[in-house]
Amino acid sequence: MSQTTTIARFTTRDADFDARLDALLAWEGVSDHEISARVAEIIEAVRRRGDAALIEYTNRFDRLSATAMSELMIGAERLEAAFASIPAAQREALQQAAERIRIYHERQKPESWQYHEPDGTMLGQKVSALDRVGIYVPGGKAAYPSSVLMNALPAHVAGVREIVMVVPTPDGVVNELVLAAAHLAGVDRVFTLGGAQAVAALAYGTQSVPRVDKIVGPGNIYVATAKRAVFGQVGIDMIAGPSEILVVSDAGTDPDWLAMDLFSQAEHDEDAQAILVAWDAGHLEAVLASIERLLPTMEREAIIRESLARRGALILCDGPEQAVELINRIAPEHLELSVESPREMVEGVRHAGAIFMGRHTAEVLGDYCAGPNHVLPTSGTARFSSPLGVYDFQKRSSLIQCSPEGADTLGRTASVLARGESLTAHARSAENRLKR
Ligand code: HSO
Ligand code: ZN
Repeated sequence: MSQTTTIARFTTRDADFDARLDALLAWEGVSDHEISARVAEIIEAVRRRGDAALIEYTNRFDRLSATAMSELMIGAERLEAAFASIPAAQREALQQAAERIRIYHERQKPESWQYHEPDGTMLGQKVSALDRVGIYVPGGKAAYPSSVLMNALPAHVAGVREIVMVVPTPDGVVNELVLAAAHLAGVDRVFTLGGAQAVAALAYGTQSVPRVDKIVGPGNIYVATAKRAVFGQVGIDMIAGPSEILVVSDAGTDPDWLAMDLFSQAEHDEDAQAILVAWDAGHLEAVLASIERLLPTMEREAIIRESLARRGALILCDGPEQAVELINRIAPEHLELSVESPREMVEGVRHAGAIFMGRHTAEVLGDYCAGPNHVLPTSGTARFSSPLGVYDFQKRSSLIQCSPEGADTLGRTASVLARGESLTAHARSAENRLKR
């Protein structure tokens, strides 16, 4: 193999393979003490001084000169106007994406259920939506209208009563596409706030910003640190790391397609991760050649280069079974199975955020419009967590209704257990309802 610095190459037969793979996957969304301390200070100020602190921080960090919160609010009419103002092609594409995402998420709606026991006692589970949710949308280079759809639509489908969005507008620059997407996705109102101060306002409420029950959406290190800090006061979604793609190829897919699929996630961030696994050495070399030829043609060449150099890899393995072992070990956010029989392979896959099956299924279709959510577990957390969905905006209550007979049978059991715990009021409460 000719050596290159574009992207690391190794084989599962290398003596140091395990160590190299572990080093490649190591990622900690660390937040140092200094950031935590500054975030804690901001949260405290917003809790204590509400709107006044919000205006001060926003003016300072986003270089604005607001004097009242009304200048940092965007209502439903302005969202609608943004939607009307964008080019027709973008409006239609957003609409199509929103419709497909909505239909997919409708399928996720869980049902409440009940059952009756022979003595008439009823047991069940009631599903309810959260009352109010806050969606954080980053400003600047990471402001993705598609992410507005992916975060807000499941909340809307879940039946959340009010969806509040926060998005910073550095130097007063508003992203019309983001506002248009908010309109489509059922966002009720928007505050042009960002950073830890926006998270604090959503978590505790201020004179103008309503307190929400859960905060979702990606953000920078300050936002992530603030979300962790307010967790418990409100619910939060997962803390997302940089984007990742793992492509598995059986050598039947055009190497240029595969190179671009790797680039598609690498272009998000210098810390994004793009890995290709294949068992045909010649094919791996062909993909490398495509990468090197196509890289100079990319608008985000610098970011892609950095991401491939830092965290990318082309891995040669022994065959499909070993590829599946690697998939489960990596637990990637996105898995692209660019193989002839993806259905066979998918059976062995246990850990992946989203699985794209077959040569024609580019991962990017999932980023925008296939229907499933693009907010996915990163950094190996697919081992224990799932894509953002309707279920993240709902919760469950247990239902119990005893018949007189049920109160008698259950009461006897409860009384014995309560006396075993020396809790006499418990025991007597149950005994009051025994049939004498
Ligand atoms: N791939 C990102 C989502 C996204 N891509 C938004 C383009 N726009 C999530 O990992
Ligand atoms: Zn993407």
